[in-house]
Amino acid sequence: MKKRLFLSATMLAVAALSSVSAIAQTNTFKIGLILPMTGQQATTGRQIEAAARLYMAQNGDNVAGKKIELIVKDDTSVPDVTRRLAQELIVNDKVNVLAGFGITPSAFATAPLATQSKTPMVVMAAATSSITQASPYIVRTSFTLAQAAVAMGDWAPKNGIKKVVTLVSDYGPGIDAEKYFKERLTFNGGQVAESLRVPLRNPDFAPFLQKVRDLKPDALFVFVPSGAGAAVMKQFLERGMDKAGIKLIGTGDVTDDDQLNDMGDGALGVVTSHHYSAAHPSALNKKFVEAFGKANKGLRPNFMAVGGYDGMRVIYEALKITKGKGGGEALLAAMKGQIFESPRGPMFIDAQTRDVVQNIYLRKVERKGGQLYNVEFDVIKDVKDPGKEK
Ligand code: VNL
Repeated sequence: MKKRLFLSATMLAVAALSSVSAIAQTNTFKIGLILPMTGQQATTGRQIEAAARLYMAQNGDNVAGKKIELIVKDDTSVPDVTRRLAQELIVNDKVNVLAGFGITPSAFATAPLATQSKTPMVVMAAATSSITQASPYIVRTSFTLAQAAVAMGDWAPKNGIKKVVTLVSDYGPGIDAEKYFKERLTFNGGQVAESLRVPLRNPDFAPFLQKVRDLKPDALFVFVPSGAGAAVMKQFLERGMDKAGIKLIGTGDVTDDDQLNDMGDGALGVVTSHHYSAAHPSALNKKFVEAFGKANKGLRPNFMAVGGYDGMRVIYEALKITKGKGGGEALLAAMKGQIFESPRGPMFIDAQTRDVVQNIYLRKVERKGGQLYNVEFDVIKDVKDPGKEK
């Protein structure tokens, strides 16, 4: 008798507890943010986390009756770790949305889990065109290398650059950058003399740069992921490539705002194409850059930060549109077609491809107020990912 009473009391307590957690669960909206916080891509994680926290500080953590909970996990940019963390976030934490993804292999490793669990997956960094085709639950707020590279393939030959050597990191985004730049340059009457690929992990640029010097092109076109640009710039200058008359061009990853200011005067005049510059002259961007710096000891936001900030916007708005009700499918539907002003300029999420459509700017490194910036001087409006047309 006594034992039964005890048992049922325990059961009641357990039932009460689980209903409490059920309530807590339904009143919380969990975002699992997986980023490289350590290792070679750590600056990408730091920038995106800071931007996500800034967005939350500015917009509150109460949306459509839900308390937003941000769970940040460090995948050290190892795809197997990304997949394991995503699995844990889905199964144990029951996250409503997955987000982040610093490099392409991490996004690909997670895509099947998003599909199986019907969890929207907001890609805030990784930029290979085909990522959005890996799962119908993927929405992207970063950019694609095809978007950026095509603009450079148009600009260069019109500005006296005919013979080019390309140098890219040997994985998805690098191969896209190489392909789309070459295609457009050739179409415009230019020529790629040689295509060089360097390993993603611990690259040594020296032997490649020596080769470029010997080939004497008008310009070297570079794609390396965020965080690696300063090393390329340093070795390019140390080898006197600029003095040998070889220009450095590329997508804006190489003159990354996270590192640009420490690259020195040798970076002056470098022209790149990209979707975001911290110097973008809009009122919204000025506010963003100032607030970001204030919250992060003067850190300048780079293109990764803006991908994270806008990704949070897309998630918040989807939650508002669905009024806090509905699961992954409803959230995903509410993410498609969102159109808004970002610190980068106008952007929207193409409802068909779930990819970002945005302006691509041509920019030149200049000194402004004592600091190095990518100063925009031309724009190609509303660029869809060219990688989807094939
Ligand atoms: C990727 C593309 C990563 C561009 C990057 O930095 C970048 C990627 C970490 O898709 O892996 O600048």
